[in-house]
Amino acid sequence: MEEEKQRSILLESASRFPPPQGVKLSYGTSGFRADASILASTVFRVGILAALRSLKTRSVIGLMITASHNRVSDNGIKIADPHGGMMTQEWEPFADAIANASDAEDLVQLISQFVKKENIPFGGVQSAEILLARDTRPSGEALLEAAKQGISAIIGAIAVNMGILTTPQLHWMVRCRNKGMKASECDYYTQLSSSFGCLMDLVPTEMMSDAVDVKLTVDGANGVGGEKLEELKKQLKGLVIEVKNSGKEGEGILNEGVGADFVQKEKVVPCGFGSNDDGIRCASLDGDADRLVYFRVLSRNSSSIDLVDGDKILSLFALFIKEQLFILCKEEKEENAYLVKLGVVQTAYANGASTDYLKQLGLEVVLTPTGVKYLHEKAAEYDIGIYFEANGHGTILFSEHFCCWLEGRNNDLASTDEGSECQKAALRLLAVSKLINQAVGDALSGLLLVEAILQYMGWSIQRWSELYKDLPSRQLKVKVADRTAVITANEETVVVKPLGLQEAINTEIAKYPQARSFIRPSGTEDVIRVYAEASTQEAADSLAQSVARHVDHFLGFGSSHK
Ligand code: NG1
Ligand code: ZN
Repeated sequence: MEEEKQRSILLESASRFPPPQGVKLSYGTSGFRADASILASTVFRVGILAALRSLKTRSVIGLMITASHNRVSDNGIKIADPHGGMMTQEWEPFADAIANASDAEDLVQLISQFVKKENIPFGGVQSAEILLARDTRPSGEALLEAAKQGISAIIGAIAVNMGILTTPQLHWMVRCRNKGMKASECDYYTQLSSSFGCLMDLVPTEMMSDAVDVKLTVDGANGVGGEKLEELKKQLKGLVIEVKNSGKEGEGILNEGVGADFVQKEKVVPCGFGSNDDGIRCASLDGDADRLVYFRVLSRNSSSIDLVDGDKILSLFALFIKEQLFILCKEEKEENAYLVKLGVVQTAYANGASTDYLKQLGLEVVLTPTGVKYLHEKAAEYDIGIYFEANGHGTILFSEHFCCWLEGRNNDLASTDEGSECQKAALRLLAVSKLINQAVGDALSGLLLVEAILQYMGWSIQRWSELYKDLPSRQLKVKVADRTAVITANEETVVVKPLGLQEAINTEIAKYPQARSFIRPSGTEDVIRVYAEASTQEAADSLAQSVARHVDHFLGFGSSHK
């Protein structure tokens, strides 16, 4: 009876959200993304999916409406699972199926089958709770309404509108709610500012020099990050932040000539920055503030920058963590020694020079395919797992087991060796585990950690950038008839299909010393991405161009190789 009622509610509400014609959607590297005008039905359906996920896991689930660094006219939707990470990959095929269901009948049929197969308590026997948020895109409000209607179409499900948030804030809240911890936006700022304060208090006095400028200038991508950073900075001591491109009325368009993706891919200053910023420490966020890159404007009369990308942020973090672990463990008696498993996770987009540098530090470095879900999963296998994409998305994961050990060690030291270097190292690591977002990469928390480490080291941005010299690289996009025709292997470094394309790429690579190149279909845009690296910028550019020509030849609209 209840099931019948549930079916009819679903049928009735789904018929109000007909799907767009002739579009095939897929839950890519970060949920569904498309032009906002065609997304209402998808978002409504993902609302249903989130409610089912909450019923199945008996936990709070998150739903974020954003298209991150993409154009302002795009939008998207992704689900945060109970631990705050991306939705389990096991449910992605179901997400694809319901997003592409041809009509309300078809949709309800798919849902009924899935609910039976997964044994989901359906029809009001259990409650579900979904936290909803969106970025600043104008289409967000209407899409949030569509998501709410999807959630309400499942009996017992409640949508809680958290309003405008950064993606990592929502993921953080979902994680905290499910752990029974404080989870409001205010709690988020308090946790970040107090752990940052703790790290700053532990900066060795001899490092409190003038070498590190207290001022940081941040490009907010005209998105949600600028606004939230203004909020956060009110609680920070020892750091002066100026936010440009904060998204205020009239300041500019979201992600247009601004933001972390633009700065990292184009390697030029974002709008609003110029000769006056020559030499100073600058950072750039993306449209939903889950990516962070740093840069330094190079000269008074050009737009060129010295980019300090995700790989260098990763290297700075790895160096700091390794040093603290060394201080913490060096005096431990051998029989008590706990061998901390520290690991670093990158993708094929990581600059080759960064991987070499990390290996030289003696760190274990592993590669995964592109997409936060893969990196995160791998990093979670370590006591401390540091992951970053070159584009600036990343974080540091601390295992529960390690955190418990660290708490215990700190308590012991507090009673036997209070104020020792060893105890300070324990306190620093504990502060990092609280500062850095454990759910997903978070530009705001990452930024505070960078700032605290630079103070600790007494380093300017230039000194940091000199950790190693990036190999020149180039990224291009090629529009093709069907991007799913490209199949890759070995963490996306080799093309398996179409046949012959990898051989053509190999021939190009062989023409340049120290060169590397690979292609893969984007998970967020309808393009094939080309990456090339070589010993000079000219060589990297020319290699990327020739590989792009092969891609076009094999897969372009007029190609015969499909
Ligand atoms: P796609 O479009 O699949 O390349 C991009 C980034 C990913 C990841 C996602 C999610 C590059 C080359 N790719 O994915 O690393 O961040 O967006 O936003 O930067
Ligand atoms: Zn983003």
